[in-house]
Amino acid sequence: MDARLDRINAAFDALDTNSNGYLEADDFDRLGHRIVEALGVAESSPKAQALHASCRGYWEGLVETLDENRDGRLSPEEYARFHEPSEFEDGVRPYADALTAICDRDDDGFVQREDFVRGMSAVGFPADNVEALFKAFDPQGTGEVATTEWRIAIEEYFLSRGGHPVGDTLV
Ligand SMILES: [Ca+2]
Ligand SMILES: [Ca+2]
Ligand SMILES: [Ca+2]
Repeated sequence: MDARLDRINAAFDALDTNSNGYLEADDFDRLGHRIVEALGVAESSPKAQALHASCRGYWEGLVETLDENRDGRLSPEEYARFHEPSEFEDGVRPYADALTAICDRDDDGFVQREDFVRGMSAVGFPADNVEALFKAFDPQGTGEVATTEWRIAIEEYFLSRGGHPVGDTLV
């Protein structure tokens, strides 16, 4: 199995929040709720609403592009079939934006270690990998990471592009 396929499978597993082997609309609703709950943010807050909308948009972009047999859900094979992710990049970006925004509580452009770990764990990454990733982003040990850097890394990860610390650290 090549590294790219490993990344695609890892991204699938992270998005399949009820681990039933298919991506469905419910998985993305659950994902949003899990992140909001982990951060302790009110569901009614603008950031939580933006996150939920982005999760829905992300799902809609995926299913529209990749659901070959039109059964309303994505199998691992359907999900892995994409090779030119540009068609649904539009869905990944708002999701990455909303995720990093909700973790940057004071909107100063940086996310504290604790919130980074909460957010990434809620997204579905193992705690050890999340710690390693934080260190990769924060080699000086400042205790925070820039939201822009993290946002780009999230995009790259879910677009399953190689050569980025996220892909290399999380898989
Ligand atoms: Ca599922
Ligand atoms: Ca399908
Ligand atoms: Ca902040």
